[in-house]
Amino acid sequence: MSDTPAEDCLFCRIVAGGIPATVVGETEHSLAFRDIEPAAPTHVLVVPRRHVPDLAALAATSADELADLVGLAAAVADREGVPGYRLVANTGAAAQQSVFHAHLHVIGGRDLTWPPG
Ligand code: DGP
Repeated sequence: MSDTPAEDCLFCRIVAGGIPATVVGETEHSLAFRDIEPAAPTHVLVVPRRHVPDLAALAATSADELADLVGLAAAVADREGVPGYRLVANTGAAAQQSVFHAHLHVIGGRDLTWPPG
């Protein structure tokens, strides 16, 4: 899977505060902020503070950080008050991953169809 040096990584720069974002939650290990191109009324990105290229790499290196990430995503969805939500982890360019720093999309607030496109 492709990777980006941490110093060139967009989400590392958001975590470090160098690029502004609308932060909606945080923990010791993870940060949640609104997606700049929302695909639904609730569209939040939840990222590990540590740079890893995708969710599988996070799982392979730290079960604790993976659990923290999912827990923060669930807490954000709860606070948003959506009746249901989808967690999406695009993995690889062929699956439309465009930022190679692990992240979950928390998507909700509208009818979600299945299967996704
Ligand atoms: P993905 O395609 O799964 O790698 O998702 C990357 C998401 O990141 C995409 O939905 C748009 C979002 N995004 C890109 N640039 C920025 C930015 O500068 N700020 C924020 N908040 N989101 C961004």
